[in-house]
Amino acid sequence: MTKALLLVGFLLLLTSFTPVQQVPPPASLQVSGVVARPLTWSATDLAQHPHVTVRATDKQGHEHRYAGVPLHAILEACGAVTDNRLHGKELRKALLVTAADQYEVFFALAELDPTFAARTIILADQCDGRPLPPTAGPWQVIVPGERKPARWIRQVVRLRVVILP
Ligand SMILES: Nc1nc2c(c(=O)[nH]1)N[C@H]1C(S)=C(S)[C@@H](COP(=O)(O)O)O[C@H]1N2
Ligand SMILES: [Mo]
Repeated sequence: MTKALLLVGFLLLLTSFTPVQQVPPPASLQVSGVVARPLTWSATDLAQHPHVTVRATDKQGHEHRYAGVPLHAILEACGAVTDNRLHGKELRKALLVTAADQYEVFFALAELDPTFAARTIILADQCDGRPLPPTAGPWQVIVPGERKPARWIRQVVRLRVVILP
């Protein structure tokens, strides 16, 4: 009896050490909020969307080439702005970006619109021709020319268009 109990205990101990296979859920990007067409994009959807390359300097002061989809193109795809003409009351709209760790950053839509902004802010999936490292990817917002990288939000999972009251 004690032997049997010992065996059961031993087996339980053994299973507690069995490594659990970490299978990450397939990455997807939710685009929602005040939009005409909410979207859920897979990594493939995003990879197939036309990419642009921007040069930007990271926290360590190194310049890299980041490739990705302009946030403006995603806003167009979901219909964030009526007739795609950002003006008047639409200037109260903003994009709230959420990461896997719940870190969030905010952009006024005017910062993302090429008729206003001189720089192109992208949702990058590549750095110097390679996929982003898992700590940053699959998607990271890259803001060229910004003095601090605090809005270079890593592991983006959600984009929400909001209207300020
Ligand atoms: N998901 C996520 N992205 C983030 C942050 C964070 O806490 N979570 N911190 C930001 C801040 S404050 C900075 S300064 C940079 C730091 O970038 P690095 O540590 O990758 O160089 O990432 C930004 N992106
Ligand atoms: Mo920071």
